[in-house]
Amino acid sequence: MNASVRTFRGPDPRSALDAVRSALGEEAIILKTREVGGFFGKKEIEITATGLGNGDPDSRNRSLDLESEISALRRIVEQLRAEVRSNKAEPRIPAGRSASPLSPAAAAVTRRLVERGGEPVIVDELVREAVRAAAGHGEREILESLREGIRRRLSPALPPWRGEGRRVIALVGPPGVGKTTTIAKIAARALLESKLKVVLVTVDTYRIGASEHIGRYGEIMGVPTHLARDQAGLRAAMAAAADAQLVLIDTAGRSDPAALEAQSQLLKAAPETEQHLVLSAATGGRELRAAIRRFKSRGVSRFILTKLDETDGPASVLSVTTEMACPISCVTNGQRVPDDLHPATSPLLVELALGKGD
Ligand SMILES: Nc1nc2c(ncn2[C@@H]2O[C@H](COP(=O)(O)OP(=O)(O)OP(=O)(O)O)[C@@H](O)[C@H]2O)c(=O)[nH]1
Ligand SMILES: [Mg+2]
Repeated sequence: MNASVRTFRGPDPRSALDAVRSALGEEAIILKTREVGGFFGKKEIEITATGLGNGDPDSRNRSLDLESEISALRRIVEQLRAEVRSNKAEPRIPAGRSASPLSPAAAAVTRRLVERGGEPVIVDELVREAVRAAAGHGEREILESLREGIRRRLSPALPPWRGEGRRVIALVGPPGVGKTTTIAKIAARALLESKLKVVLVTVDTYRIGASEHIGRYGEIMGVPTHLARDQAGLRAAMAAAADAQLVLIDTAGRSDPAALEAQSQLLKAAPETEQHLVLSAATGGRELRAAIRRFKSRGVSRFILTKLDETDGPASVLSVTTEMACPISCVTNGQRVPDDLHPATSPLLVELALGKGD
């Protein structure tokens, strides 16, 4: 989801800040401050700010709390005072955590990413990094440097349907993100484009109709499908798929730790398995990070981003990079099998975060 950017006014910096804090909470990030004409020609302070949300149980946000927020707010107040004193209310971004305010060009880039769904705290970090590495101070140079930073963080990996040699790939992830549909897309692409010998396996004995679901796809594509209920079943399926070039394992979408643990144990019966974590891009940044935290210790080595067609805040994908550094193997942008499946390329990933153009 997009973090909302809002403006607040007050007769003086303190009241404007109080308005920001009571609406957006202590974790608000100030994007811009300026002096504007208020009622009866009286000057007012206008603050543009965005919220980080409240009550996030997640430790990253917790670590930003209290002392850093208080000192950030103190800096904001001092800066506003200085601006009002010098009667020069230039746009500034007194950042949540960092000592130095952002330049107007960097603030513009920050706004752009936040408006595209980037989590403010992550955007702030990325933009500051970009400013430090930029060849100049203009928006164009900052954007160029930011693109490079995003390319480093969101790196593409070989898509599952390409590559030399045998691959065994399990798609794991939260419920309903598109694991089964993506398996069908990958299988079809592997058959049509790479002419691979494909076998489908499902270990999803949780959802009613799950094995029929994948079995139906297998039938349509003329691909063998095996249901594995336990480790012995998975070993048997892997033996039956010994000559396949691509084995795709569908898993149950579970979020509770005990069920995830049981599934991880089951997958150990197929030790050559690469686990690709499927994440819906239509999920907000914090939810993405929470999902990654549930899966990261379970041997995941790639991400797959689905539902790009459903999101209006695709820059939320930047959040995946802070939780776990892992390349992205493919993306999907619709329900059509196999059309709505694409390799993750650097230009595409940068475009997700920054949008088209410049
Ligand atoms: N809009 C859109 N819908 C998608 C995409 N990928 C999958 N879906 C839809 O998402 C819904 C759930 O897809 P599934 O493939 O069943 O998801 P899953 O992860 O296997 O679900 P569980 O097995 O229940 O955890 C279906 O309606 C799919 O058609 C996508 O890229 N875009
Ligand atoms: Mg499924």
